[in-house]
Amino acid sequence: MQYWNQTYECMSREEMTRVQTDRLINTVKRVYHNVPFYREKMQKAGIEPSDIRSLEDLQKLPFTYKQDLRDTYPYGLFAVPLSEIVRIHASSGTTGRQTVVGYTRRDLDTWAEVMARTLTCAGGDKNSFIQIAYGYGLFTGGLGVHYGAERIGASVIPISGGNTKRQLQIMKDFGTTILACTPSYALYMAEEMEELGISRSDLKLKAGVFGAEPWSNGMRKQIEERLGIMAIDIYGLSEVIGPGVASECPYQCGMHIAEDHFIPEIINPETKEVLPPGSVGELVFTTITKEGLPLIRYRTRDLSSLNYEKCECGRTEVRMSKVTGRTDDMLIIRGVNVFPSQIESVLLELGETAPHYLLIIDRVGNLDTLEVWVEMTQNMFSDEVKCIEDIERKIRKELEGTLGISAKVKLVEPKTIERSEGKAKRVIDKRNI
Ligand code: DLL
Repeated sequence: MQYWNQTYECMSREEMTRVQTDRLINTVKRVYHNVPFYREKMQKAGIEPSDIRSLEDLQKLPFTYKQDLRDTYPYGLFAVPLSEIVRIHASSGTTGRQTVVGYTRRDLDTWAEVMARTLTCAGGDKNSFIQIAYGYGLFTGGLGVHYGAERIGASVIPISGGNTKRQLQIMKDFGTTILACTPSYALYMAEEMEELGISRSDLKLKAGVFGAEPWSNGMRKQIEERLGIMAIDIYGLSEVIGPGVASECPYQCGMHIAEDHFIPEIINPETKEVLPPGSVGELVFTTITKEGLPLIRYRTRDLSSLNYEKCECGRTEVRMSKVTGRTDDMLIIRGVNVFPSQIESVLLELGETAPHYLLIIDRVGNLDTLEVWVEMTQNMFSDEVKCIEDIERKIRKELEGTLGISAKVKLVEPKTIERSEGKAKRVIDKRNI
């Protein structure tokens, strides 16, 4: 097994606890002295930095929310003078102001380090050709993967997102071995490849590092089969550092968190109580090495669970399960909680259709309606109407069983659902509430 930094990735729990405790204590002191926002919050909660002596004490600290970053826009939570900041990124989000994040030189070094671990998990090394089709710019995907890829000595192909035909030409001509992009874009590339008559054997592609949006294991299977690769799930968020927070290893059984930099907790989003390993809840991160923008108990809104058992790959770092959705992505349809990921799983497990779908939610009278548009495959498209109706019925039944509410299923012609080159948008909520 290849590791980038075996010392930390395979550290015993006792040692890791020691490392985390020291770094946590330092971080709390630093934010208390350097960031008025944290000082005031801690004072209000009656906590002094000296009250934080162990990892258990973390629970005494107040949470930080995305709204706090917005309220202090743009630089209010930075913990160093602006002259120390060497890079700024921002995430747009769907509502409200941008969230601005800043990195010191050491933060960029940490970021390259954790991304080097991620890429090593995917089998990357100095012989790899890594095509980075995440967007470059304020989004952390492009540059985040870029610095990690350079750190491991790979040959970096910084193509950014878009221009799919060119992506494929380059993948073939330059001998790309690792592709980095969103899973929805990887699927789109696979589709274009088939269209252009490029076969898997024309490519040297071995692995992909896909993330930045939720995706099911069904979608993973599709990508792996169609591109002939191992597809690794990678997780991160701009506020915490960007990509590199956690990554699957070749065993694909949860994402190892770079725990020497980020302490995870899982909480019940309503009661805010910390949940034991294995329970699904909201992921919360505390950064313990970041200088520019340290975050204490940052509420990610992402739903996951933690597993502290040792992984077969030899890494001891805690694993987070695939993100099944966000607390704020959750749709409430006729009072029932529905996650788009549940619908994706049903569609892909049935495997009767193409893996492209769109959810349309509306309100007719006082009743919410859910319409699921799914693309037919080219073969189905030439089938008789009766066959198509049979499949619609089958999907509807399966969805009702899983979600507990009825849905209208509409099979649409191939290639009618918009493809994405970045994060996919799969929900249109027309309700005015
Ligand atoms: O998406 C960072 C990133 C870039 C991660 C490239 C992986 C690869 P943001 O734009 O700030 O940062 O969005 C963060 O995206 O809170 C999750 O909701 C979602 N997300 C990121 N990775 C995954 C994943 C980047 N592997 C938000 N599975 C996070 C599910 C993910 N959701």
